[in-house]
Amino acid sequence: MSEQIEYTKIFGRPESLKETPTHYCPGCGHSVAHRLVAECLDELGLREKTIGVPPVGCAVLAYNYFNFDMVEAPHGRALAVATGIKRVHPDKFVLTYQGDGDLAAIGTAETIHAANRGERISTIFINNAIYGMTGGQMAPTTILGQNATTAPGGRDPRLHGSPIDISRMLAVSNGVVFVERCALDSVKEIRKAKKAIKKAFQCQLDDLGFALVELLSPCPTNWKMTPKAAWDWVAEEMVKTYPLGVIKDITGYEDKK
Ligand SMILES: Cc1ncc(C[n+]2csc(CCOP(=O)(O)OP(=O)(O)O)c2C)c(N)n1
Ligand code: SF4
Repeated sequence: MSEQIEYTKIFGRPESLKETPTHYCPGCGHSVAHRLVAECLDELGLREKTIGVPPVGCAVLAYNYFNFDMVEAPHGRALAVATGIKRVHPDKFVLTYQGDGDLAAIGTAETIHAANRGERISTIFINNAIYGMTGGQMAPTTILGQNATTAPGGRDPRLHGSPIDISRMLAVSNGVVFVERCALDSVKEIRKAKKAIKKAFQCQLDDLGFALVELLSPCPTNWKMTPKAAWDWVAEEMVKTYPLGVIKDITGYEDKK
């Protein structure tokens, strides 16, 4: 007689993600970041009240993958659009999801002012140190010596300026309550990133101020590396310019270990 085995589902697709295969390259951090955002929204029961603003860049199609309402913004203007949404609908949960070209280059002004105003918005900042979608041009976050199509000999501080640490810049604003930098290169760091995203979301729920999580994210395609080499490059090289950890935390939350 065959024995009946009972199965318990312990892992599945978050409700906040649609069942759509993504267009992201193998090894890209965007897909992992999407999953983390979706898990946090599900766990906090926020999916139905969330309005997201995606970037212009490789994640421009995020609305195809996220299972909540999204409003597209022109390049760099996500935080301006999100400000309008949040002020008209203070009861909604509003997040922006932005690359470095979006948040730290063309959108610098919108980013700095929204953060300084302490808008009750949660921002996920994907820092892959390059313009991914348009073929690998230098970003403000490109690290010294890193090759880009517009810096073929590597980024040179005298010619191109030094990398901008946007998270540390924003942290000095009074409106900013929480900034943490995490990485998407290993299970351990990805788990830390999820905790940080959830905490940033909590800041908005508790009406504290602006919160941002920066995620160091591999772009194997434009770095011209295999996925494994790109993950190693995040862990070994990128973190030297962008050290991981909490940059600002005036939330008063007690961290659960
Ligand atoms: C006003 C405007 N200028 C330039 C572009 C072209 N453009 C589209 S995506 C992109 C770079 C995106 O890079 P990033 O924000 O770092 O995102 P990634 O693709 O790396 O995720 C640029 C310059 C545009 N769409 N709109
Ligand atoms: S080009 Fe880079 S950022 Fe864009 S999907 Fe591919 S790996 Fe990701």
